[in-house]
Amino acid sequence: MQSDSRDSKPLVRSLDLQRRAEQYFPGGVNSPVRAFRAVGGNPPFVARAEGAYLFDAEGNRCLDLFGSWGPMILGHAFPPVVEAVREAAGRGTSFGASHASEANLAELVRRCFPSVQKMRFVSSGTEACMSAIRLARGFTGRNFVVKFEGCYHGHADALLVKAGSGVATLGIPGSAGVPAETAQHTLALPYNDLPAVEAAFAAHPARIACILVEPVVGNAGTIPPAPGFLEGLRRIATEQGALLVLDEVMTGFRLSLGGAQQIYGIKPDLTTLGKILGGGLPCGAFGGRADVMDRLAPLGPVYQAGTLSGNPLAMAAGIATLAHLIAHEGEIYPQLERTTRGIAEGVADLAREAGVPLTANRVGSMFTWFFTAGPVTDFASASASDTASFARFHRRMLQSGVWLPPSQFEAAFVGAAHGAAEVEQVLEAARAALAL
Ligand code: HOZ
Repeated sequence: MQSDSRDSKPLVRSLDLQRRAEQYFPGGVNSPVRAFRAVGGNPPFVARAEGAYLFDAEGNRCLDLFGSWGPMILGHAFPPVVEAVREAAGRGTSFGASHASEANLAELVRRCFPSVQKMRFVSSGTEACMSAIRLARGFTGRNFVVKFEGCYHGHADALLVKAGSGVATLGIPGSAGVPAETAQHTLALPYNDLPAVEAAFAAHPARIACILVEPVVGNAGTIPPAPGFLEGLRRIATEQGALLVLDEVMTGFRLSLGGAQQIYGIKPDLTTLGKILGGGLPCGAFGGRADVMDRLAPLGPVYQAGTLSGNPLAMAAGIATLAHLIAHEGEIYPQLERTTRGIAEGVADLAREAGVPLTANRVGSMFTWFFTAGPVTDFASASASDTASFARFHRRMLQSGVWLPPSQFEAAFVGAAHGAAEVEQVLEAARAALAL
């Protein structure tokens, strides 16, 4: 890490903090992948963050390539966001009642996502996906849900089936505590496999409520949709009277202002959002067709609620973030594309020179270096990666001050605060780290 020397100071204070945390939290963490079990070594504790950098408890400065797992597209402590949150906090931190900023943020969301005619704010991506499938089931009167292996839609019981993210990282076959009865209506199919989707609908005629999909997978590492895959899902859902639900928690406002649905030209029935939506504060949303959304209570019979939904601080951070992205769309997205290409493809070139089998999958500013010759097109091919080599690479990069997501099965994220200097920093660190 960069303080005075190229290598980091040893994580003595972080280790103390980790031991203390282990007395209070299982594994010392509040979300499993943060424990670094898949890559080994001790997780640095963050003291503060600014722009493209995290500063750990030892005073090391680390280049952040996971961006709080997606939200930090404008960089850490982005001044307009900090100011908006400060101002909002002065007016009260939670009301449990309606206030004008909710519709102000909703207006920006609908401008970016025209398919989202109506929406509801929640506090996380998990809640957004869990609520979206309840709504799809309530609207269609059907029970089955199609999802894809390696896709992760939060930790609701019915969706923890062949899930990616931490479940894949820790090799958990299916979470303990999820009754088989709860998961029996979840059909997990291979991603990018339209015949498997056709076969599922043939096997369960008029019983599938929705197809839920990450339009670009981020939670098995980054996997782009094959040409025609998303179009095929749209066609099948329409033909079969099921809803198409795009989980854009990661891709929304990131791949473009209008997410993956804008770049691939797909109009879903429902969309789930999170991460960037809340500008780094806890916030999610699900929304889409007005006739579907109006089935929610208090207008309809599908129940969903939340004390902190539409929280004023989250609304303020989201408005400041989206307003900035909208105002600077023309500069920010091309810059993200350039910077991320430089990082992802630059390291892939170095790996080729070093004779290290590595596949760089990238869409816009999300990417993954899979330690396999590839191609990586679904969870099975992602799982062929050499996770021990990834772990070694991760530790070496961190030693040189570059903090990657601590799992082969998570996407890396680049933000607008990353520039040419950061591309160089990653390439220099990778040159050393790839001497595997
Ligand atoms: N597995 C989560 C992202 N896909 C990690 C969230 C976190 O640890 O903050």
